[in-house]
Amino acid sequence: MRNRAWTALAALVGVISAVVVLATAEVIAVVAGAATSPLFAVGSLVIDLAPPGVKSLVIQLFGTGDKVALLVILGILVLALAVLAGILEFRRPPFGIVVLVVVSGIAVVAVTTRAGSGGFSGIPTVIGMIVGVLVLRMLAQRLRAWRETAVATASNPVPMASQSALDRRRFLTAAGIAGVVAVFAGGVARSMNAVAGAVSAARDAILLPAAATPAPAVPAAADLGLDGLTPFISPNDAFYRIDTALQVPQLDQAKWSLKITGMVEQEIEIGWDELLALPLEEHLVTLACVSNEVGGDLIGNALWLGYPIRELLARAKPQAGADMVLGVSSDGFTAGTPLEAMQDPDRVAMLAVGMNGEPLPVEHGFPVRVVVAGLYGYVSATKWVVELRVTRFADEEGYWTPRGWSALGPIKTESRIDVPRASASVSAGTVAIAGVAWAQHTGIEKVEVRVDDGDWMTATLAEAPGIDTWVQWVAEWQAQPGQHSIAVRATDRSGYTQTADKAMPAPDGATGWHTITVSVA
Ligand SMILES: Nc1nc2c(c(=O)[nH]1)N[C@H]1C(S)=C(S)[C@@H](COP(=O)(O)O)O[C@H]1N2
Ligand SMILES: [Mo]
Repeated sequence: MRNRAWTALAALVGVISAVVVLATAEVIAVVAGAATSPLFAVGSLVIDLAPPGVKSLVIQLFGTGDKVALLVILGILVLALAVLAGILEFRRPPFGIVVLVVVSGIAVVAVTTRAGSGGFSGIPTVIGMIVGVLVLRMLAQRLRAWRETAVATASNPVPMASQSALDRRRFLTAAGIAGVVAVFAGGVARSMNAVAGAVSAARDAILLPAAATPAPAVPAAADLGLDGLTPFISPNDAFYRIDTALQVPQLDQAKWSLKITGMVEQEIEIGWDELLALPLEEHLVTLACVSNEVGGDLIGNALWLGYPIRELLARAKPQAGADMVLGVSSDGFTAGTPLEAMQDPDRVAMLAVGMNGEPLPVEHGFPVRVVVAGLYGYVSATKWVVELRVTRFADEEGYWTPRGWSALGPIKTESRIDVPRASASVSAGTVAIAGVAWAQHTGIEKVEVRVDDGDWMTATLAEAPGIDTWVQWVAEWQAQPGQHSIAVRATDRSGYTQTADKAMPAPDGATGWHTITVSVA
């Protein structure tokens, strides 16, 4: 056999050993608890440690597919390391084992540093590593033995040929059994762990109480019903999703509780049943992500059902000097919100349990999340929330603050053109230009559009049921043949008109006028 073939077999040995590590950990996690599986823990660690620039780049490149992209990149990296471990163990033992131990060690750190994980959560990965090392060593030894007798056969066929065939069989049998058992047992265990972690069935069985204070009905005139225009209410399955969670936290609502801690006279704790027994309110609030680029779609509008946080804070009685409420998620994510915003009787700041008439979807924070009108999600909208810590901006920071984002995140007044689509071709004549505009907690006063270097034309605003949602708008344009650029700008009820100055999303939200080009024929 050629040198390259031996190397390929050595690489295969490395891959089999890596699969054995993961499969063993997965099998033990069936008993130890699905949360101890290292599969997603490593990815989560990478997300948390990634420099801010890299993260924004991944979100920019892959959008909501960022998680899948990360898993694929990570998978390729792990595969490359496994190949390296196999080749090293074959050619330069024990360096392959060293690589395997180092990589598994990183996985152990990843599992044990996950929020809410105990000190023993690394055990499945450690056992996986031990079994993986034994398999790697054994397979590399057998492969070397086979190569020795195979090489000897070339110069001395008579005594060596049968020994070589035996060595070959010994290697192939061991590699085959290890590979098949690992893939099969690991696969079964993974699906058991996935099911054990799932709460969707429990969620489906929940019947939320009606709101004591319902939101006013959405006026039919809030939706202009134009083709291609974003609907006023974003359906749950189309609602944008942004979070750092590779594996969506699966919280059992029966075991869920929220603690209000920190600088308060009285720490309090509230469970699911208690929360649902309170007089719940409904509010229409448009949530927006600070990472949204001008013209982007990281924004959505929903009807939220929940309980005002200010009422719970009033029970806990914040102490003088406190100025921040740090929302803490079960997955370790945190968001720092001004205490004032959560106590303000005129601002919606709620612990939400329902979204558009159903329990929160698991990926949008089931069972309970925070929704605050007028603040970007990263400083307010903690999903899977388990603690509200009353503290000071001087003492604590939310997840994104040390990663290059501003500590305060009021939503900037913005507008977007949905119709026509950017770069679309339209026929000459009367063309509807339409989109959405938002200035949550302030309200939109006016939207204007401009074609090429013409005058700003005032658009017609659809009805808006309040100041916390986006509003649709439409303008009529007599389109002449040729290439045209269309820009939009909104003015909010504080009198502020969107600046033309272009700013990137970091550190506190993008600015600039959404501008598209269309060709008219
Ligand atoms: N636990 C947790 N909550 C989170 C986040 C997160 O990463 N983890 N991301 C925040 C950000 S940046 C935004 S924009 C909103 C998005 O909420 P959505 O995914 O329901 O649209 O959730 C916020 N809450
Ligand atoms: Mo966000």
